[in-house]
Amino acid sequence: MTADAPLLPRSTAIAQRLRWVSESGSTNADLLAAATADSAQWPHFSVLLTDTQVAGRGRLDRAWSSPSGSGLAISLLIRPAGKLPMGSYGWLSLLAGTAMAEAVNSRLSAAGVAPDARVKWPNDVLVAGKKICGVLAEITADASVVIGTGINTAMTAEQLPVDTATSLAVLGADPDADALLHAYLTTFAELYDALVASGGDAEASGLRRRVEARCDTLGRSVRVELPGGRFRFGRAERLDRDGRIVILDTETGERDTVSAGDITHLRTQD
Ligand code: BT5
Repeated sequence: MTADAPLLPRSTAIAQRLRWVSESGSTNADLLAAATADSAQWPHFSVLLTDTQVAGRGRLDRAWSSPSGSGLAISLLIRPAGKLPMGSYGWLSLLAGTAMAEAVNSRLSAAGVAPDARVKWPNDVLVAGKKICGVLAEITADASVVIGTGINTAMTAEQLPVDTATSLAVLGADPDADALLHAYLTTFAELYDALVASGGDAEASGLRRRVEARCDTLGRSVRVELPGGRFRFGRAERLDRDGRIVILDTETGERDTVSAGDITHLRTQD
């Protein structure tokens, strides 16, 4: 740890390894490289984090931006090889988003603010329709996964990078890093361990139920932008066994199963 690292005793106790750095280009990029170069030093459930990430990555070459000190960039390494079938990896972003939504809700509740953080498929955590956290899961050559979460904590209204963003501070909650991270890691471990125990079966492990309870996308009319720029319109009907979203075209009755894409919620309810 660096000299100016905040004290994170509860989070340190639950992580296998927790390393705070004073600055990172991208904690995902750094942890992917470190975990591949020296796997013994980075066991399952290692965490690399900072409050100053200067080249944060979003999906599809987009950027994640957060002025120094205004958010946390958290990368969590998991090593599911031999424990989870590859087909179930699609649940991991949703699992992380659900764990973070519940952690955000615990901070909101503690401040007396309505705890209504929701997961937007596949990788956003929203409060009142605004993005407080984005998730980026990246896989290593040995089928380990680095799950990055960017969470806006102390970010002021003036610091919000886009007008679709919000933060714990803007919502009136105490952005206590240790409480937030501990809650996230605890729920993540609970859901992940249950998924492993059920051989990757999200239904049997209860993961599907937890994700669906938090998911803001299901039941809505959506526009899906698929990789490559094509669009689908329809109702987000359900999640399939691998965490992909099934879109029903209500005019033709045809269904599309989508594993990656950007969703726009078209209106509140269909
Ligand atoms: C994401 O991508 O939302 C994934 C973000 C993952 C960031 C974490 S931080 C730790 C780890 N290390 C990394 O380098 N990355 C991960 P995407 O769905 O593509 O959304 C990106 C879009 O979100 C941008 O194009 C902006 O519109 C918006 N955005 C950028 N910064 C934001 C912020 N701080 N809060 C809310 N929205 C933001």
